[in-house]
Amino acid sequence: MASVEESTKAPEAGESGHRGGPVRWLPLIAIGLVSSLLGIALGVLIDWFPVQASAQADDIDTLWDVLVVASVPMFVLVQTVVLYSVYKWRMRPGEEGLDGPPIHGNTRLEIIWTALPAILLVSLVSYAYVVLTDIEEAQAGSMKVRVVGEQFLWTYYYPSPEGGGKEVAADQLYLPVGKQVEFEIQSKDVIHDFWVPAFRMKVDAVRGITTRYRADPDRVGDYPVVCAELCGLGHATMRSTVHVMDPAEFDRWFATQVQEAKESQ
Ligand SMILES: [Cu+2]
Repeated sequence: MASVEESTKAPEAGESGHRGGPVRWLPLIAIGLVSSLLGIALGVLIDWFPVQASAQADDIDTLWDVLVVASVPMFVLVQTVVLYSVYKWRMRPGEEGLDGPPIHGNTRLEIIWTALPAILLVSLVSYAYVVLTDIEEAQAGSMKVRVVGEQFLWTYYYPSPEGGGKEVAADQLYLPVGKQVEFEIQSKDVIHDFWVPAFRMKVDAVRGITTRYRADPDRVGDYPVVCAELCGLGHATMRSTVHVMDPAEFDRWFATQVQEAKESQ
């Protein structure tokens, strides 16, 4: 039993050298600062997103940058403290049966690590809320498009000029540039997510309810439409294209669609 006794005998602090010595703050702060700056530079300089094709895109990208700048130092702070602690107070051979000193509470520390994240979180959430509300402000003369997701395709329905709730269907999305679109998104089966990365806007398509968002396409071109919610085996193929075109060109396309719809009746 002597061996047990031996193994549970705590080495005195400083006895073997490695327990002693104060925390070396300067290198820690230097490592933290350099890592934060590198992380922020990477987060901000890398082009994570495709071309901006809506009036919303710029504000969303700025929001992203602000979140990166705020999150990276927090992440670095936590990781630096964790990794340094693991290294400095790691278990040495012969200490397997030992327990750490009993510690009970540290009011000042607990107040700090509760208050700081709370303030940071509430500020970022408020800012994000204001941005997300602002960018979807309704504009006069907007158009409606009903978007219906199903395994594994999107269909787009435009209100017919004939009125009476009639609609014109299309399997790709066509939009006139410079006009706000209000998307009404629905699903026929499971949950999908209607995402146009170039517009930066996305929302779930949920069976039984209609979700919405507004986007203001402001750049002519063809951009991918993606399903951003794992919806089954064909999820990765659930893509289509949005064609943002000159208003005159859009009108011509739409007139043709209306004509075709009439003829097929
Ligand atoms: Cu899907």
